[in-house]
Amino acid sequence: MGIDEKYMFRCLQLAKKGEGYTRPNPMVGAVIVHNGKIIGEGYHRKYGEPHAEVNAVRSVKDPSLLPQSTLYVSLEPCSHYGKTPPCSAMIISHKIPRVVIAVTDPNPKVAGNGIRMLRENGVDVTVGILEKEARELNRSFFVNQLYCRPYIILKWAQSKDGYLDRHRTSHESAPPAMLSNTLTSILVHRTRTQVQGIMVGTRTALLDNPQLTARKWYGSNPVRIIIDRENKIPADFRIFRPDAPTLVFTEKAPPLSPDNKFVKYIELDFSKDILIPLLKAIYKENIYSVLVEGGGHLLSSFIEKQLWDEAFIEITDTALQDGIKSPEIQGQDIDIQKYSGSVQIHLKSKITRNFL
Ligand code: AOF
Ligand code: ZN
Repeated sequence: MGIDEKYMFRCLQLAKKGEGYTRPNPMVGAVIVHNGKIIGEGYHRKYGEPHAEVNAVRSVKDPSLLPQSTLYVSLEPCSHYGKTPPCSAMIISHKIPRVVIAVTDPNPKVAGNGIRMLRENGVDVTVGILEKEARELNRSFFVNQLYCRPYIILKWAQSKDGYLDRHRTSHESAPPAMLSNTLTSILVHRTRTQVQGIMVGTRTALLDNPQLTARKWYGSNPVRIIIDRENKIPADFRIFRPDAPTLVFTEKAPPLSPDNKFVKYIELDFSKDILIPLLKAIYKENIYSVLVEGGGHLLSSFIEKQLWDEAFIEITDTALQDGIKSPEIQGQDIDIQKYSGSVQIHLKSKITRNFL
């Protein structure tokens, strides 16, 4: 590992400290080096708060060293006024002579403008140090900015003989087959806190009467997203409880009582394929990541259209012999873990699909 890589690695470590707090902004870390010694560090701590570079500069005890220092940052310094002023201008005003960047910012408001601004003002800029790693860290942010769609994570549990569930006609006739164990269901709840939306199809909502909250982990509940073309889901079902907001996609929105603050209906044209209009509408609601938890039909339609970015598949040691077949999926392995009898496969899509 070269010197630049060593300091950039530190930037990525710092960036990760913001995990869970910066969304929909990226996680970014910055380090300031003078004569081979780190004199300042910072990261983007929270959405709306100062950027990594600002925190790094503020942490330097002797600012007179800045005109002889190098600033390392894991994302191109911004050039626009968002919730905070442009970092590139701040770097120029402190007369920092060299900036090392991992990756350019995909945000169209920045996209190379930060680098150009620095260079035009005489700053020596190096780009592309640990670029792959920096992209990977913010893969959800890159998908959002480049494709204007939510980052899509698929999740299901299947029996070892390849079934999602038994054949059932209603929740009353039989509860869903319990495939996940205590530990893996806690992990699912943790994943729920890491996304902004959680989605299921009509059949799953009707048959399982799920809550779709992250009650087994610490963090906020995602927005529940339900597809209910004919408004079949009864008003007393758990997804309508006020413990999280619920977004229902329907053909014709029913009248809502004026004091209802938690449920929102959005109409879609179901005579055509709804997947892309659905994702566009979700993105318009400022939901930048979605966990799709079933059922088989909905999961398969995301897989068929290659509209997914990651998948968590739990293969349990239960056998069901018959039932609803689990979806077929192919991707790149990220990793495989074993949790008390279950095998968890974490896949990444080989294709990142755009649908603009
Ligand atoms: C940086 N350093 O640490 C981060 C950057 O609304 P704002 O002002 O917070 O701007 C958000 C945008 O700024 C975000 O979409 C991305 O393009 C960039 N994030 N830039 O120079 C940082 N977090
Ligand atoms: Zn910035």
